[in-house]
Amino acid sequence: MGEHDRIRRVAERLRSAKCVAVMTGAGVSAESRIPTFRDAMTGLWASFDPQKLATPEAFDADPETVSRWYDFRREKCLEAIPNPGHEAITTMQQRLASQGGQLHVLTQNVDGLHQRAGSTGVVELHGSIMRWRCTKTGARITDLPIPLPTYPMPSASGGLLRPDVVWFGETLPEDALQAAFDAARSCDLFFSVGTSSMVYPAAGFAHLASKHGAMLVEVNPQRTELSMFADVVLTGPSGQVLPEVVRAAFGHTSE
Ligand code: BV8
Repeated sequence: MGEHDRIRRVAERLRSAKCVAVMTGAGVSAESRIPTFRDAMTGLWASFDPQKLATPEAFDADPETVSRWYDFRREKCLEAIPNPGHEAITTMQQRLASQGGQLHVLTQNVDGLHQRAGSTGVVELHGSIMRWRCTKTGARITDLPIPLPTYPMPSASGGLLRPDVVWFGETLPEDALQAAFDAARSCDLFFSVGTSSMVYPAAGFAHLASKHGAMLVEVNPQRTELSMFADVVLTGPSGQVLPEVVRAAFGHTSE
């Protein structure tokens, strides 16, 4: 089956779907010029391994470096703009809602681009880099200066401010986990977009959806850990593939 036929098969399922779940990873923001975890981190951070920096131990050992890394990424995210892949997901959500369906965006990304593209009810499985919280009280703060004036940032209560993201070894927010479980169990179509599907429990939701009878579609220029389990693999950048799926399903989005 050619790529065109694969797109058409997914579009048919999307058009008649009652419930769709879209799991995204760093790849969906790659065309917004935000480096993925697998790409070498640019410049200053090329020598740092995200899996070593994105941990509570790293923050405890060197809160200055970790705060500086996250603030550098926060600025990149604020400079970035949603790309046609984010916009296509928002269009899908709006078209499904207009025919009584639902689309749940489950993202591993912390960049806030789905929300800026107009998607609603976005489940941030790994928190948000736009929100920081006090290590002492847990109080969350979003209106932070850009860039932060000092690293690490002291909190008002005598603690430190840390990014309100989920680090390796930390548990995911209960409400986000529950929302993702519910979406994976009830959807009839599950997209896995721009993720290497290596990190759990996020990577497990695609398998859960498939087990519950959903069509599993992967959108990625490369093969991943998930590819062999997918019903359809659409090979290419999400900024090109997803708008094609939307056009095939609903006609030109300007209609
Ligand atoms: C947990 C937020 C329970 C922070 C992230 C030992 C101790 C404790 C836990 C573990 C352990 N061993 C294993 C674990 C579990 C661990 C895990 O899964 N580790 C992996 C490495 C094996 N998970 C956890 O720790 C999780 N918590 O399990 O809690 C617990 C608690 C205590 C003890 C035991 C268990 C928490 C994980 C969350 C970590 N936080 N992010 C931050 O952003 O800094 S993870 C981060 O990396 C992302 O959020 C994402 O989830 C993950 C992988 O990144 P991807 O998004 O997939 O991006 P990647 O670069 O990998 O791939 C990009 C893809 O895009 C590629 O496939 C590429 O081909 C594609 N692409 C490129 N361009 C495009 C494209 N696709 C489309 N279009 C394009 N244009």
